[in-house]
Amino acid sequence: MNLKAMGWNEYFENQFNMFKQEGLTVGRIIKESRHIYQVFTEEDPIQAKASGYLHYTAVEKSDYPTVGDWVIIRRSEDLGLIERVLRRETFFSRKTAGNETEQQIVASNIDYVCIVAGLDGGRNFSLRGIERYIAMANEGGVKPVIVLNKADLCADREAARLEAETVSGGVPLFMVSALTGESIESFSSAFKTGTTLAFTGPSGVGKSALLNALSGNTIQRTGVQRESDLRGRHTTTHKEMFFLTGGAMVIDTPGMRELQLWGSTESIDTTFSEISEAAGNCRYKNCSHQGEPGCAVQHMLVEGSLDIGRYQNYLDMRSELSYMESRMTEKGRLERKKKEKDLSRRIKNYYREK
Ligand SMILES: Nc1nc2c(ncn2[C@@H]2O[C@H](COP(=O)(O)OP(=O)(O)OP(=O)(O)O)[C@@H](O)[C@H]2O)c(=O)[nH]1
Ligand SMILES: [Mg+2]
Ligand SMILES: [Zn+2]
Repeated sequence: MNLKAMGWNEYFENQFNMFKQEGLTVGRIIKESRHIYQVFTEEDPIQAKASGYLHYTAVEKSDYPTVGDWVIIRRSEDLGLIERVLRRETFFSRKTAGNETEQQIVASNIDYVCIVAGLDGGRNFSLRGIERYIAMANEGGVKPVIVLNKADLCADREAARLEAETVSGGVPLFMVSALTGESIESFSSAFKTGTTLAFTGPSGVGKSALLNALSGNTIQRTGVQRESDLRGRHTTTHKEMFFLTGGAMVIDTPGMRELQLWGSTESIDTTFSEISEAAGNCRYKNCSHQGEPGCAVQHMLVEGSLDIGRYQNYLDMRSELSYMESRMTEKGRLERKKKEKDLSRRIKNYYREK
């Protein structure tokens, strides 16, 4: 397959130059299962695993390849070896589930994160949730797009659109139905050849159904919903990249129970730009917007120009991220301490051996 059609550009070309002479191949990861990666190259699809070098140099989980990555491969008789992961141009990530403070790259080198919501009256259309996804898209340098699916089940579409627009910050918004095919055409024609989209959002909103509608084929299995709470059943279990006939690529991902934030508080400021702008007018520079006199953000609340739910989400997300930042600093401190200990032990051994 033509590399350009797979999203290849100068950013990656520059990184690949030094490996070209060595006779190594470049390819893009479309799928991973049990540490075996499916890679599309210019010639043929190949299977590969991480090389010894990659294992040796990887420090964090995020140093390992993921779907969407461009990788350098050494071909061999059976499994190819992934020697390097080219620097990611963009990514969509979250904090790994559980107590670990580690970044999990959901998908990389994507142009758009499609935040899919379901207009079926369940919990699948959450403004607070959309705000979280937008912040994470901003964090990884990806453009967010809001997709309101299941329009066929929505009684008042205009109300739903207006509601979504209160948090969209002007990003593109599509209202579609994967079931009836409504507006699927205009959605698909908005993305040209070589662009990569990642579908994300809770389980059951219709991410895989949307992919099928776009491709005009059943390429992904779709699930049934539990009637009791209209929640999905986690039908998709692995992320995978698909090529649409129109020329764009879609990475379908499993629905997440919760999107735990990863990154810096800066992405929050971009997402809640009206709040960060107002914050410039607060009386105190370090205003926390939680009761200080002369607070411009609280003034917006009183005035009614800022929704209380949005304000609360802003505070929550900010504190979630600053807690994470402090955990990272602590983690960094412990790692440095461990390295110093290792070093002094090595020096001691060195003198002992002499
Ligand atoms: N009425 C209606 N149902 C839809 C639409 N899109 C999807 N569905 C149904 O919603 C259910 C869930 O769809 P999936 O595509 O499996 O949802 P998903 O987001 O991929 O879920 P996970 O893979 O679990 O993350 C299925 O029963 C679909 O048939 C739609 O536009 N209208
Ligand atoms: Mg799915
Ligand atoms: Zn303030």
